[in-house]
Formats: sequence, C-alpha cells, structure tokens
Amino acid sequence: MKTRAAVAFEAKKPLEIVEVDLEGPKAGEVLVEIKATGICHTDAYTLDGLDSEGIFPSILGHEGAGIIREIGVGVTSVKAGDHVIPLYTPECRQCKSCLSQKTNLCTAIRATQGKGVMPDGTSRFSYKGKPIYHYMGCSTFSNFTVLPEIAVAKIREDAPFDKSCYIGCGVTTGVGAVVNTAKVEPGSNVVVFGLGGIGLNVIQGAKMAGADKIIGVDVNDSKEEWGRRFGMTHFVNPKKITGDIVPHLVTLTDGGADYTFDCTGNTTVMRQALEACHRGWGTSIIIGVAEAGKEIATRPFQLVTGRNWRGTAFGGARGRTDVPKIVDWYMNGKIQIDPMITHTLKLEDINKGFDLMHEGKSIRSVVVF
Ligand code: NAD
Ligand code: AHE
Ligand code: ZN
Repeated sequence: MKTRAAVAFEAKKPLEIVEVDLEGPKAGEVLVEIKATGICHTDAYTLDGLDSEGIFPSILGHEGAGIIREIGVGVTSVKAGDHVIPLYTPECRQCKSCLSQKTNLCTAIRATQGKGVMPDGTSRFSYKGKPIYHYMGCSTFSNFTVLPEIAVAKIREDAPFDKSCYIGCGVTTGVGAVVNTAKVEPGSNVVVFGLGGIGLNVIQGAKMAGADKIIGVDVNDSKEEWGRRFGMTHFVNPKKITGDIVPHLVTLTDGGADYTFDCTGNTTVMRQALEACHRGWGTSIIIGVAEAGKEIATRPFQLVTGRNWRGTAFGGARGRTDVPKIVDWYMNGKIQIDPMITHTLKLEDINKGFDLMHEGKSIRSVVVF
C-alpha cells in the first residue's frame, strides 16, 4: 500500500512529506493506522545527527497512537480495530530481561530495532524502490506503519488519540521515572533539571507521589510558570544566580535532594544533578539522552559518600502492562496531558514542530493525521 509520511532523507535536513510504499504485516506483525504522534526531543536529536544509532533515510517518530487495521499470521493478542500505542520498548514477556522482572528493557527485538529493520531483518517501507528505515521500531511520522505484535499496547477506545499519543513516550517516561525507577516517597525533596516535555511530567509525577519540595531548574525563564502549573514549588534559573548551581540547590534542600532527575541530555547538567543529591542516600536519575561521544564524570567520592547514579528508559514502564494503566490515570484525571500539548499540527507542518521545540516555545507539538 501507499502511505503519507514525513521522511528524514538526511541528517540536519527538514523532513520531506512524500508517499512511500508500505508492505503489509508479516507473521507476528500488525499494520497500524497512526492517528496522532507527538514530537519528542529524541526525534530532534536523531534528525540533528547526534544519535550514534541514527540511520537515514528513515521515518522518525516514536510517540504515537492509532488503530490496528490488519494483523499478520499468528497474531493473537490484538485484532483489527483495536486502539493501540506503539512501544519503542516492547514487552515480549519471554526474554531473559522480561522474565527477570528487574527491568523493562525487553531484548527480544532490540538488535534489529537499532538497525532500523523489522525482526526478520528487512524494512517494510520503501521509496522509489529503495528501502526507508524504521525508527525505534515505531516510525510514527507515517500515517500507516508496521510493528511487531509485542510492540503495541492495547488501550481503551474512549481515549483521544491526539492526547494519548504523548503516553507513547513523554508522559510515561517522566511519570514512570518517578514512580517506577526512583520510587519517590511522600515528603521527599526533588530537583528536576530541564522543564520540557519530559521534565514537566517528572514534576507531575513527583507531586502525585507526595514530594515536599519540587525544585525546577531551567535556563529558560518562561518554564517557571509551566513548572508551577504541575506542582513545582521552587524555580532556579542557573544563569540568574550568583555562584554555582550545586551549592545553591544543596542549601535549598537542607543538605541535598533525595532525588534529582536530568531531563536535559546535557552531561554537565547530569554531573550537577548527581552532586546536588544528599550525602548518604540521594539518587540521581538520568533521563536525558546525550549526544554521541559525550561522557559523564564526577569524583568517585560522590558515590563513596552514598550518592547513587541511575538511568531510566521509557520510565521503567513495561509497555503492554503499564501503558493501558497510564491511559486510565489520564482518563480518570489522576494525571494531566491536555495543557502540555501546546501545538497541534498537520503532517505538512511537522518541521514547524521541530522549530518550536528548538526555540523553547512548545512543550509538546502533536501531529494529527
Ligand atoms: P525539551 O526540548 O522539551 O526540554 C528540554 C528542556 O531542558 C528545555 O526546557 C530546555 O530549556 C532545558 N534545558 C536545556 N539545557 C539546559 C541546561 N543546561 N540547564 C537547564 N535546563 C536546560 O525536551 P524533552 O522532550 O523534554 O526531552 C528531554 C530529554 O529527555 C532529551 O534529551 C530526550 O532525548 C530525553 N528523553 C529520554 C527518554 C528516556 O526514555 N530516557 C525519553 C524521552 C526523552
Ligand atoms: N540510540 C541512542 C540512545 C537513545 C536512547 O537512549 N533512547 C531511549 C529512549 S529515548 C525516547 O525518547 C531508550 O529507550 N534507550 C534504551 C534503548 O534500548 O534504546 C544511542 O546512544 O545509541
Ligand atoms: Zn521520546
């Protein structure tokens, strides 16, 4: 079949809207009509050529929601007509990682996913006879896409696609980092670095968990109002204080934070986030994705004296199990999504969504098909 898609033909070039060819689902795969997709900073990072796994030409996008239109041979867990959220972290429930119950990082299809192909080693997308690669196993910047059955979460049918798509990455990552990875306890002091599409969800997760001080840090002053809207109690712009941010935060938290979260992808900020943790027990969670080649550093003494450095992908969520529950949280009003969707765009205007992100003018842009 033919489908309209925004194709990343080359790094650092705008996406091009073209009609691509899409092969139907093979065994164990499903065809999904994408109804809406968010634009996450990770898409921009890959498009900007900063992802060591970035492959071109490819169809980016990993924060979608849609409807199953066709199933391949042997598919049993979903059927045509089901509403689903594609999962860049699948859940096979059979691999060593899934069975361990210690991680959400299912390994069933990770190797082929990282190479931009389906589990059989080939792409379903092509343009003018040449393959176009998949991205993060999702490629939600296409009106239709093919996914392995283990990489879709079936969700309730009354959830609006233009909001629930955000659960495909940003919401689950931010809220999940708090509840699944950090397991923030009531009364904790929390510092969130970077108040964008992820950081604001960390803030709403921390508020939900009953955190006491929720301190937001951002170089963009316009983010203060955004943070306060979701439960932030203090705001710090590191450019506007005298002296170093770390002692400033340590003083503000009476010795250091119980939990800090990096939602910037900046390795200098990651170090600050670790060092702003309380001696003896503070835990810093890295969410941000750093540019290829970047490394983190600190004095080992920071860890010797009891600070913990951890990371999280997709908020530690097991997609097929946890995503439907997060959709319920949204539908029941336990978490907010609507105000964070600052821009709704047509596919033709998708590059505008990237511009708004880089200019710091959006929280989330969503493309509706
Ligand atoms: P975003 O662009 O919406 O937000 C980033 C925010 O960080 C902005 O408000 C920006 O002003 C702020 N910022 C930038 N540099 C800063 C600095 N030096 N100090 C303080 N604040 C700074 O991006 P997003 O969509 O929220 O994504 C945030 C990061 O999380 C990205 O690196 C993205 O790739 C990553 N991410 C990771 C996962 C995961 O599973 N680990 C999932 C989604 C996104
Ligand atoms: N490909 C990059 C790493 C990118 C990365 O860390 N991705 C996160 C999700 S970001 C969503 O917006 C992730 O899930 N990581 C775990 C995994 O298995 O990819 C690189 O550095 O090579
Ligand atoms: Zn993302």
